[in-house]
Amino acid sequence: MQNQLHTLFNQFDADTQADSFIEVGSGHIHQTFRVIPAIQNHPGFILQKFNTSVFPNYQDVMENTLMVTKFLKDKSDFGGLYQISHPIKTISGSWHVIDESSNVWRLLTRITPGISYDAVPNETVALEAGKIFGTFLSELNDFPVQRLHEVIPDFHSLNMRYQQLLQSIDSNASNRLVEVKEEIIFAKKMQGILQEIPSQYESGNLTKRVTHNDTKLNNIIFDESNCALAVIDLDTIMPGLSLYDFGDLVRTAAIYGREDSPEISFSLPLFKAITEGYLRQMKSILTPAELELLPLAPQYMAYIIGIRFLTDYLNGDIYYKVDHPKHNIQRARSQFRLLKSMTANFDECVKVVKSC
Ligand code: GN1
Ligand code: MG
Repeated sequence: MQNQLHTLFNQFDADTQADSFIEVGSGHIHQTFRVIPAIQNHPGFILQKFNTSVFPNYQDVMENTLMVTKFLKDKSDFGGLYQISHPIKTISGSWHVIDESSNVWRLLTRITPGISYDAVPNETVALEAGKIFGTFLSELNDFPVQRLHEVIPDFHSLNMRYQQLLQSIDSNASNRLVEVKEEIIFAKKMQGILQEIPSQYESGNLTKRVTHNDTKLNNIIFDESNCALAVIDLDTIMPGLSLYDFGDLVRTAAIYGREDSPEISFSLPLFKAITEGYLRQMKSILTPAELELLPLAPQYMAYIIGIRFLTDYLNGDIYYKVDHPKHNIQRARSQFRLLKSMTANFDECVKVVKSC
C-alpha cells in the first residue's frame, strides 16, 4: 500500500517528498491518508481516494471547491481569522490522479495541528464551532450561488430521503426488515411532523444560500487551546438552506456522546453555546423566517440523517462505511433517540434562539 501511495503522491506538484502515509479520519465516505512529509516543520498533506459512487461527478465537486476556496482566499483568508485547505495540482496540471483501478485521488494541504472531535469536550468547542460555521456562511453570503453545481441533487430533501426509505422497505434487499419495524413506525410518524421546513421553502418563504451541507463537528479543525482553525470537507458545498447547516452542526455538537452512541442525548448548554457563536456572525443575515425555524432545524437534520442510516441498513450498507454489520442501524437508533430528546427540549431551544 505504501508503495502505491508514494506512486500516487509523486504525481502531484507538492513542495516536499513524502516519508509515509497513515490512514486517518472518521469520515463515512472517502478513504483518507495523512501524508507524513520527508522534511521537518512542514504540515504534510491529505491524500484522499474519492468515493466516486457517492460523487460520480467529482469534476463538479472539484470545481465547486476551487471556486469557493479561491473566493475565501481573496477575502484575505476566510475573514482574516481562519485557514482553508486547498487542493494541489498534479505535475501535468490536473486536480486529480486516476490509478490503474480507475480510482480517483486528490491531494489537499493539511491544517496543523489537525485536532478534530467526534464528541464535544466542552462548551468552548461548541461556541467556536458555531462561530466558524457562522463565519463560513456569512463570508460566502455574497458568493454567486448560481455558479455552484448541485453535486448531489436534493441532498437534504426530506421528501426525497423519505421516498428512498420507502423504496428500501419495499425491496428489503438484505432481509433486515423484521429487525427495524419500530424504527419504521417512528420514521413514518415523524415525517409528517417535520414538514414545516419543506413547506415553508415550497411557499417561497426560504431562499437557498451557499451552504456547506456537512457541518458535522468533526469537519472542523481545532488547535490545542480549542480555537477553531478551519472548516474541512467542502465536497457538498451547494445551494441549500441555512437551516440545514445550523441543524447538522447542532445534531453533532450539542449532544452528549457520539453520533452513533446508544446513550446519545441533547444538551441545552451546548446548544446555547453553538447558537451564540453562530448568531454572532449570522444574526444580521438571516431572515425572520429563518430565525423562526432555527430551533426546529436540528430535529429536521437528525431525522434526515437517521432515515438515511436506516435506508442504508435496509439496502445492505452500500453507502456509508461501517465498522460492524449493525453499525447503520445503531446510528439510526441513536439519531432517533436524539430526535426525541431534541423534541423534549424544543420550547427551551426557542427561548435560547430568542435570547441570542
Ligand atoms: C457523511 O463524509 P462525512 O462522514 O463527513 C455524509 C453526510 C452525513 C454524515 C453522517 C456526502 O459525511 O451527509 O451527514 O456522513 N456525506 C455524504 O455522519 O453523504
Ligand atoms: Mg467529514
